[in-house]
Parts: sequence; C-alpha cells; structure tokens
Amino acid sequence: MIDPKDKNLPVIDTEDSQASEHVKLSRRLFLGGSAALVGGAAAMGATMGGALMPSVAHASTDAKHTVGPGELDEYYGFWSGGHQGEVRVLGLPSMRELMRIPVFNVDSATGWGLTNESKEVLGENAPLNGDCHHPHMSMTDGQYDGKYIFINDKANTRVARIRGDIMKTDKITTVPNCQAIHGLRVQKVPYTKYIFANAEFRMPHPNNGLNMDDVEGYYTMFNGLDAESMDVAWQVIVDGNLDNTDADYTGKYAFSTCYNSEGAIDLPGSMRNERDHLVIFNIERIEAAVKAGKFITLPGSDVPVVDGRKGSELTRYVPVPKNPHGINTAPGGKYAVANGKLSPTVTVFELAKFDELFADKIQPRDTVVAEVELGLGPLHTAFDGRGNAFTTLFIDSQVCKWDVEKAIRFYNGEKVDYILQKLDVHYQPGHNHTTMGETRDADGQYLVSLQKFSKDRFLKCGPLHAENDQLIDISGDEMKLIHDGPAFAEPHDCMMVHRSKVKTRKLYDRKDPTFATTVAMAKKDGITLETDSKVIRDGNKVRVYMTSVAPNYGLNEFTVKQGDEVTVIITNLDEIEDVSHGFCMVNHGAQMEISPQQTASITFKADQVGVHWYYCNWFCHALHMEMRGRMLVEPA
Ligand code: K7E
Ligand code: CUA
Ligand code: CA
Repeated sequence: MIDPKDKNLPVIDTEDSQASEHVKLSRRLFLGGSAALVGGAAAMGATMGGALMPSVAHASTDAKHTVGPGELDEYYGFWSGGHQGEVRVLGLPSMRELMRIPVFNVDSATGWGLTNESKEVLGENAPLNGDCHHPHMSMTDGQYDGKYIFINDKANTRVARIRGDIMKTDKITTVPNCQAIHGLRVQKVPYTKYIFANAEFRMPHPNNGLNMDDVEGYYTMFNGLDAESMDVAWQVIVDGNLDNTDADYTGKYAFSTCYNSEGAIDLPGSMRNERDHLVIFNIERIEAAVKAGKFITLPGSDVPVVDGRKGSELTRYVPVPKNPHGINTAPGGKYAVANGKLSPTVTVFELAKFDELFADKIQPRDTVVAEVELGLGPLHTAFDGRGNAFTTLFIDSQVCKWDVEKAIRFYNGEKVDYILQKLDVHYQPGHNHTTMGETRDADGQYLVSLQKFSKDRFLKCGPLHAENDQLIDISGDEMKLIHDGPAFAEPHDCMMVHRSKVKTRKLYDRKDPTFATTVAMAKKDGITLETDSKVIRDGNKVRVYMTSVAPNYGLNEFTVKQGDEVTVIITNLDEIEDVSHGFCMVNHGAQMEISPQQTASITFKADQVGVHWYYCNWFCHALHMEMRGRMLVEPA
C-alpha cells in the first residue's frame, strides 16, 4: 500500500517491494522521469507541481483511422465539458468536435440561458455555472437506446437530461438535501428507469447552522432519479462519502466507491484508513422499503429517504483499498472493477455473488475474486468486450492493459502474467473509455484516455494549458496511440456510441415540447405562429410575434414604448435542413438560435428610446447581412 504521507513516496525500494515485475518496472521508469518531484505531501500531488520529461510518442498513421474530407465518423462521442458546464459531441475516430450542447452554462450562440425556453428548463434563478463530470446514455437491455444523455453538475448538485433527437437539454433537477452530485450512471437493465447519482460531500442534517461541529453526525446520500420525470425517486443515507458509481446487468444492483470511510473533514484524515469501501445498493429492497413507507423526509422536500448505513438490509459495504475512485462494470456484467487510486491495485468483484451477499450466505470480501497490482494511481477502467481491461494509471502516466480472467487466476495463486501492455499517455490520465464499452455491445475498437495535463504536447496558450484527450487503437493485440486531441477544461469523462444508435431530427417537429409553453402563450394571444407576424400589447408587456424565412423576418420593424418589457417570439418556417436563423437585438443583451421549424423567444427591456436594429446572427443566405429590422422605441 502507498502511504501518501511518506515524503519519499516515489522512491520505492524495488528489492523489498512485493510489487509484480510490471509494477517494479513502471516505478523505475517513474523514478527516472520525475525523481526531482519527490517531496509532495500526497501521492496524487507528487507529480502535479513540476514538468515531466518530454516524451516523444510516435503516432501511428493508419488509413483505417483516417476520416477524409466529406466522410463521416463511425462513432459519436459525448464529452463532459467539465466546469465549463456544457456537453460536447465529437466524431470518432477523427476526434472532430461536431457540436456543443449548453447545459449548466450560458451560450450566446444558441441563447441558452437567455431564451425563455431555456430558462424554463433551467428554472427560476438557476445558477448559470456548472461542473459536469459523467455523461451517460440511456439504455434498454444493456444497450444504448439513443434516447437521452444524462450529466451531473457537481457545482450545484444537479442532474440534467439531454434529448438524443435534437441534442438539447430538456430537463434539469436539483437534488435536495445534498451537496455535490458526482458519480452518475444509468440503470442498464431492463431499461433506464433510474439514473443513479452520488452526492459526494457529507453534511449536517438539518443543515441549520446549529450542529456544524457534529462531524460524526454528517451524512450524504445515494440518489435514484426517475429517468422520465427526472424527479428524485428516493435517497439512501450512507456511511462515508460517495465518489463514482456504476450498475449491473440484472437491474438489481448499483454500487458506489467511497474514499472517505473515515468521515474526515480534512485531507490527511481521509487517507487514514488502509481500506475504504464499495457500497452496494439493492434496488429492489430500496423500492420495497419506500413502498412500505419505511422512510423519512427531510426539510424542504418530500423525497423518501431510506437509511442505508452499515447494518441496513438495503446495502452492503465491501472493504476496498485505498481511497478507491472509479468503479466500472465489465460488458455483460460478470465483473466490476474498483480502482485503488492510493493503492496500486484494482479490485475485481464477481457480481453474481451479490445475491448471496444480500442473503447473508457470504461475507462482503467473498465477492472479491481478484485484487491485483497494476501500477501507481489507478483511477478508471474500460473494457474491450474480449476479456481485456484498460486501467488509467494517473501517477505512472500510463494505460495498463490487463486480462481479467488471468488476474483472477493470479490472485488464486497461479503464476500467470495478467498484465499485457503498458502504454505511455501524456500526461496523468483520469477517465478512459472504450467504444460501446459500458454496454453489452462493447466492440473493442477504440480507447480514449483523458489526460489532465498536456504539458509539452501542444502550442502554448499561456499558463493555462489544454488537456489532452488521446485516441488509442485497441482493435489489435497492441494498443496504439493514434491521435492527440486538445480539450478545454475539463473532460472528466466521455462515452462513445456507434452512430447507428443515434437518430437525430433534421427539423424540429412543430409539436416539440421544448416550445410548448410558447405555443400556449401564442394561442392565448390568438396568434397562429406559422403564419402570423403581429405585435400584441398587454399593459407594458409587448409580445412581438414573427416568422422567419431566409432572408426575411416576418416584421421589418415594430414599435414599442420606452420601459416596455418586450418578448420577441420567432418561428422559423424554413424547411431546409441546416438553415438556422438567429435573432439579435443590438445593445440589449438578447440573441438566440431559431432552427428550421423551431419557435424560440427572448425577453428584454426596451429602456432606450430611438431606433434599435435587430439582425440574424446565424449565416443563412447570400442576403444574411440584409436579414434585419428596426425596433422603434417611442418615449413613454
Ligand atoms: Cu474526474 Cu469520474 Cu469526476 Cu475520475 S472523476 S478522473
Ligand atoms: Cu437568417 Cu442569417
Ligand atoms: Ca480513505
């Protein structure tokens, strides 16, 4: 085990070490590359401060991975935008950015956070910042169904849903009585009924300022959200805190890692124990407890809260070394792997044993079928569907490819080399992900490794560096690095879906629920959105309805009075794919997208008299510059 407080951490006596040959080798390499960095207080921090030795990786250029001009990618990648707050859509293997989906941020191109439709999704007074980590697509029978992509917001304790057909955010839920939603996964089987969302930080309950020193009394909760309504269905009180989560392929279990079984409120305290734990949640029992009324509610919310602390029938706690981070279920669901972070090990669970564990026929550790060393700082594991696993080693700056069955045999005493290959990545990887790898359809084509540091890999842009998302070909026996992709803060996680699973709309459906409220308002005003361009006055509220057809707005001008609250509602009648219009009212902080057959609206105050031009801000036509009009503001 690594003692992160050991100042000599990277200087490991390989003679005395119980480490396998592979671990010894990688430690020696690590020493050679960064001996100057010794002295950090924590293992994870040891390499963060200084520069690494520049490393030259020779990218293989294989025609198979080249996506030529005009050719389409094989996979969609959905990338977390980290604390930038959005989700990004990439094509793979080209790694080209295809789209950005604003979620917890403001986006002036689309008007997200500015339009009335987006404000309805975000909610009144919603924070317009976020910290996304884990994008995951809804599934049916353990396969992606293309319907939704879910993403957490650690910064404001929220979960958002993106519609797969239009790639826009359509629901956001704030989880009550919690702080910092981190780990997020979906129920895989029989379908995504629940989104599982970990709240990370323990806090007092009630959090009323009277019990802040009662640290022992703090707790956090595991949350099940209904994927359709996006309501929080139930919350489970746990011991320790929660980090990452995943689900099985029977629909019966979800499980979360905990790095702070100590219940500490400081860093050294949270590294005191050699083992923390994996909490296993029995979904059927949680549902039954809620149904039987065996729950409490907490102030300000009517969400049923059940108690899953140690000794509860709803959960089991399996000791795992040390401050474990990622937990990843192998395709098909025979195994799940917890990643040791401060221990050089991964822990392999056999999920079929969970039934016996909940029947009290075996002990928690009896579910562990292997616990083997891979290298320093294992954070996340991905799978190729052929029995191989790929684990990121943060401190070693490597991806380790290993054979799960061989690791189990090694753990059982057989002399077998379970490590197949270690590949340098640049630098310090966090999450990794394989194509289709979190589903039954894992196809073992590509692995993306998301590095927290790019150091010397790109042209410098000042003190803040891009991160480095590297694409690795895993289709053969050897992993091959084939692409470096600079990324802005901070793609913790991503997922890759074969393009056959994603069905997007070319045009909006006129009945699309994203503008249903606006349609209802128009109806009240006696307006037919598809034909009318008309101004409705309602006291000092003015609603300006207009259509758009390239290169014209339905109204060339409209007149209001100073001080009016003006809502501009535009319906784009174009039926040609890709002909989106925009609307921008100059000097009024108002702009938005109106895609074909969409209705969008934005509200602003007409506080200055005189002529104010509005214009189309999405290039739509040879006469796009001419697509404009005047707002005439008369003195009140
Ligand atoms: Cu950065 Cu999944 Cu939030 Cu690991 S998490 S790296
Ligand atoms: Cu319409 Cu540009
Ligand atoms: Ca710990």
